[in-house]
Amino acid sequence: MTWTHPITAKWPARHPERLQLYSLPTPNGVKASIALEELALPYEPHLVSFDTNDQLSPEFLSLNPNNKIPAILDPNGPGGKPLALWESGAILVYLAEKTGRLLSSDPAQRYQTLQWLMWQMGGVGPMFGQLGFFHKFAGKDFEDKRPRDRYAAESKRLLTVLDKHLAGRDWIMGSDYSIADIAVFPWVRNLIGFYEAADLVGWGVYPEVARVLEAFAARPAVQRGLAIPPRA
Ligand SMILES: N[C@@H](CCC(=O)N[C@@H](CS)C(=O)NCC(=O)O)C(=O)O
Repeated sequence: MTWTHPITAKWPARHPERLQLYSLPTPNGVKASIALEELALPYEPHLVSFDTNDQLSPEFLSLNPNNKIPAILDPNGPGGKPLALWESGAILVYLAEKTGRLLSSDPAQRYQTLQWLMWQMGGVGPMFGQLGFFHKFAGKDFEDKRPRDRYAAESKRLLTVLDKHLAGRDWIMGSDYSIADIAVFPWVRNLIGFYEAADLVGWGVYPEVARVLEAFAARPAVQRGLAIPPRA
């Protein structure tokens, strides 16, 4: 092994030459695994279990002080040196630039891909996530439904923006599948699947989003990435 990192005390690298992924198949976690599968990069996945609060362990915090998955450690980062990285949006940009795929090299296309990626990171993720809390998890028992309704309204607005944009396009960036799709569609899938919020957001009125979600879910790399790392 040519590198060391405190995280390996809890998650030893069996293939230290490969990119190390620390994750769980949640809507943020699968962005990294789907991208890695799509790019066919050799990598070693490690399960960060929330059941045992692994994300709060000193070993995990040594790599990501923000205690959230996904995180990666690339032994062969820029300049051939190891690179530790967290925040799924940054990880997607890094993987795309490392391979020269999933992010256009045309400057205008590139900025617009990043625009949709930021839209997911700053809008879709936080809003859908809060809606999940108030609709499906602990917040569902709160008597005051105003927080839930606020996040439902914002989620509907975001879905409407996406639906209009996708009309006449195969993917968010048109004919090119990109990291913007990998960021957005796991969250849409989760909203109407695991969060069971289809009725709440009026799922039937977003036919373009439904069409592209179906195409996304049919991709073999997506199907593989959704189950990585396997939950023990
Ligand atoms: N902005 C972060 C959010 C990551 C995030 O919220 N991850 C969740 C799972 S989807 C997590 O690790 N939660 C663990 C915790 O909060 O303790 C990213 O996109 O990477």
